[in-house]
Amino acid sequence: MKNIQNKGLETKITHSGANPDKTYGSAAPPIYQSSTFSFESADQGAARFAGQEAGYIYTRLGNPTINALEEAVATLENGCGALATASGMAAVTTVYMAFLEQGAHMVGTDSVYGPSRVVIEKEFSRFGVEYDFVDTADPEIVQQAMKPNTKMVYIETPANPTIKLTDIQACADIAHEHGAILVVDNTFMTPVLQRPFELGADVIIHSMTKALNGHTDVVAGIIIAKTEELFNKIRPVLRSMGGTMDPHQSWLVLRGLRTLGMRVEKAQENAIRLAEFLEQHPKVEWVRFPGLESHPQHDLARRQMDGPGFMISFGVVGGAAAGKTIMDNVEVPTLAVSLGGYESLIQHPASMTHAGMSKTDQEKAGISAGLVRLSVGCETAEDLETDLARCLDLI
Ligand code: LCS
Repeated sequence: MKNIQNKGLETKITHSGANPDKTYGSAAPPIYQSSTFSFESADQGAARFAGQEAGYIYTRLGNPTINALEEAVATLENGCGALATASGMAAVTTVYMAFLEQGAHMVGTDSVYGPSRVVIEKEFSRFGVEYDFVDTADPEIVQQAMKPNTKMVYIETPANPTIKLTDIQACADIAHEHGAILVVDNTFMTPVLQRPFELGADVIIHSMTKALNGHTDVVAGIIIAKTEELFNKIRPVLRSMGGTMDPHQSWLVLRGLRTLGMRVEKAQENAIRLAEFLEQHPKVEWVRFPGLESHPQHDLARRQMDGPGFMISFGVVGGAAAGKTIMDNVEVPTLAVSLGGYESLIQHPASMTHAGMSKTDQEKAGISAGLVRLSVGCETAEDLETDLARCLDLI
């Protein structure tokens, strides 16, 4: 195995998790598409189950192709271990299950990805989990929401889809003062642009359906733990709840991951240009993008992120109806949910990704009817700008 621990991020993206194949020396990782692994003897099987001998047993418990991806992402986030999951939501719910028990309380960002909130409100509440989803952009509000039984602070920054930022370091300090852990959903930033462990976070999750895979062809998630102790709390929960990743899915994500740096860089460059274009356009009422000086937390963006990313939210003159005209007429971006792919995607959170939230909760969280979300991809920047300009002329 190459020693890349002290190398640059691009080198890590290129080589992490790439263990040479001992049988034939294949440079690409082999896909161990097997549900189970044979033992040389009954004693060996017993020793593996007892944890006395290293080796694979059954793919829900571990698999070399899945482990290669886990090792790669753990290296990029600088964590002590990672657990790949069947979807981003499997990562979210596994972390909830590992740290929230009956009577426990969690504090979360009010405008997280809709289902990350709704699953607490509708499902975990049935088992006696208590919650407050608040505006975590203000650390004072987080402080006030903490209770003696708060076990977890769960944040998304930038938040989906408001692009509000949360101060990771401030939230880590508040969580730790109260004996709680800080979980950060780092999907919008990727380890290329934001490294929450350096700012005090305890657990990171990603929907790898997004930029980590980046090719709009796989649904996947991952959990990264900062310490062995946290890792050992999460692993048994994932193993028994069964939200495990499939080996072929792992191979595809690892393949996509190798170009993460250049994709994020190109998409971000396009996003900067489009955000500036939208901001000066007379038909655009507002734009939220961390790279604009008009973003209310532009200073925090500069402090905690290595770049503004590729996600833009905006509202046009004429509100929701005019927003629909844009979405119905774009020719370069695809009208679809999801984000972080090589291609631009445009969608309407109030009626799509966040439709599971009540109208009142949407309004409180800043998810207005007129908000249009654009995940900027790697197309030719001029084509994206010309296309949006044409659509804006239609309203
Ligand atoms: N976390 C964030 C920040 C997300 O944006 C999503 C999905 C998830 C977790 C869940 O991941 P999944 O299970 O879908 O892999 N976000 C979506 C979105 O904004 N549009 O479509 C899916």
